[in-house]
Amino acid sequence: PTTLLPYSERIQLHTNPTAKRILEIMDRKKTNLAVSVDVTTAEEALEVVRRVGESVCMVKTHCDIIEDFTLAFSEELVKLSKELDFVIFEDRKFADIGNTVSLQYSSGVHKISSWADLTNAHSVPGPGIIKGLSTVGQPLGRALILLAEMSSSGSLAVDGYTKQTFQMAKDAGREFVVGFIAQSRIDTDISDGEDWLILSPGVGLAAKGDSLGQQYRTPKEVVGDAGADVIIVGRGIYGIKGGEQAVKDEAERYRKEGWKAYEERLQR
Ligand code: 5BU
Repeated sequence: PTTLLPYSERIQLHTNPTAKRILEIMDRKKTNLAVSVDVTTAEEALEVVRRVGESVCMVKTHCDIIEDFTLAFSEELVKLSKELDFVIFEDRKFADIGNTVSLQYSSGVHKISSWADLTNAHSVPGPGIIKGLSTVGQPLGRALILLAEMSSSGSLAVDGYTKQTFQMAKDAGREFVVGFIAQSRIDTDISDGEDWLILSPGVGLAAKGDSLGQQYRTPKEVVGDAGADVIIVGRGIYGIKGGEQAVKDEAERYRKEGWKAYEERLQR
């Protein structure tokens, strides 16, 4: 199973440039941490990114929660992603027919495909969603991940839905779809010679969950036991009390925890 290979040896198993870059950054910066920057102004978001940038392989955004979103903001984010060496993941969770998602991806206020290296989609509309997004993203070297499982309690993305999502990605090929949002390795390890990236949200060292259904596990549980590649942490990092240095320190703490769990996994 590719889970037991180092990130560096998995680079060559991908053809998509964004997937390769993610694995290269993880190896170079010794980090499997993605920080989710769920704050509501552009300046706050950029401030968090400047604090955590050195510790992460990925910054995850929800561009539609930023009240003063402009393309100047996304340009600055892209600049920081080059300076501090991370990939931008817009957690858009597309969920419509191919034609509509291709417009939502390329157009509107956000023009997501112009700045986000990676985005994600629900599999519920069927394979047309992948086709629609790939028309826009693939020529730009972007990548897509599918939501195979969610971290929230009572999620319907389980069992057969998860399996069929995996099959949909396999059928689409790995030129554009490079992995999954999931809480486990799903079935990826039994498909020979194919490497898929597993990104897991719902990671926290302090809380067990929130009042709205979120459920947290530790980096050790997520990377070590469940076999995920990237841990996604939001409030656990940007929400820490104690000011800017505390945010920076907390990102480093999660980076170290995530990397330790990965190294232990390789020893098995
Ligand atoms: P938190 O503050 O660490 O709970 O934030 C988690 C982030 O990950 C947040 O932006 C969610 O929208 C996102 N997320 C999630 O929590 N669970 C999921 O299954 C998916 C995304 Br998909």
